[in-house]
Amino acid sequence: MKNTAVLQVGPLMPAVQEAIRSEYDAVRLPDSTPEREEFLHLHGESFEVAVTSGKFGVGPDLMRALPSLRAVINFGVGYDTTDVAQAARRGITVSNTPDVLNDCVADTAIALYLDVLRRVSAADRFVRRGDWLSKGNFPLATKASGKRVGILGLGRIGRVIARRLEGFDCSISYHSRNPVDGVSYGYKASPRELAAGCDVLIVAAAGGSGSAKLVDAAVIDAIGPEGYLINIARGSVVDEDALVAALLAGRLAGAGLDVFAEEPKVPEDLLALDNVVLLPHLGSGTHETRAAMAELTLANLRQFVESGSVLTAVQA
Ligand code: 8YV
Repeated sequence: MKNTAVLQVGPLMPAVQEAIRSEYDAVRLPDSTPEREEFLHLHGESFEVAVTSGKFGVGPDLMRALPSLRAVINFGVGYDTTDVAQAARRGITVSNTPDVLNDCVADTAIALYLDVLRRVSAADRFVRRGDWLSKGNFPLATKASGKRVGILGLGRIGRVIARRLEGFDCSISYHSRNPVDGVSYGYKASPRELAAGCDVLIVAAAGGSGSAKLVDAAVIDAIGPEGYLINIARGSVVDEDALVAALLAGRLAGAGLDVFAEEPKVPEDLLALDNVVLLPHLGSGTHETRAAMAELTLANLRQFVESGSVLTAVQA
């Protein structure tokens, strides 16, 4: 049987990288543009499978430069960096790693929620600066239990976040493209309506062109000066300039952000704000979850090579 030619796009977890190298002699696409172009010119035609992560993906130009491509195996639940429309047109299978990271990403949302409202990181900085000794008590924060929380995107992760918030006696409403069957949370017809009726808006919608800047200046203003924004989804879902402007002007009480528009760049203005918690896109970043994501990535790859199908295919 002919070996399947596997291309590695971008860095991957060492366990995944080693497995694809030892099992399939995977070749890594060069990072620098001139080398990459030369490489694709010489070898692009040979690759049938690309293994990548949500951070890199197989974008439109790269996909075009791989005419024999049959599958994109994506490490990560988000696949907004891969051109799924072109993949659908060309009959290329795309897989991702859903479900195995729901707990950790939802936990990260809750960590940001508690931190931003109760000002845990700000209070930690206060203690470390010696302000407790010199200034006395830390200023009062905002109660986290019992709040009205709006979840934008009630998918797999959004639902786990909602379940956790039920434990904090929060009243939950949501907006998704369509109402979700089997949940008792209130459906709101638009992001703006959702924002207007909640104290905290949590963004859990998938990235990509369909959700770009769904949270715009009007939605941020609808959350209001007493309200908070949490984003564990993709930076692209929020108009980052509008968010920064609202925070600087005090039109939003605070924000907890794990994702940004141009990672790893974080808007300079946010660094000085004590009411904002900034994380380096670590939502799924635990040993247990990353191992499960690695396992599912490899299971998708192995099954594709064996049978031409994957366990967890993305629907474009
Ligand atoms: C990963 C994520 O860090 O799964 C996702 O969509 O954003 C994170 O779990 C990322 O995909 C790895 O590149």
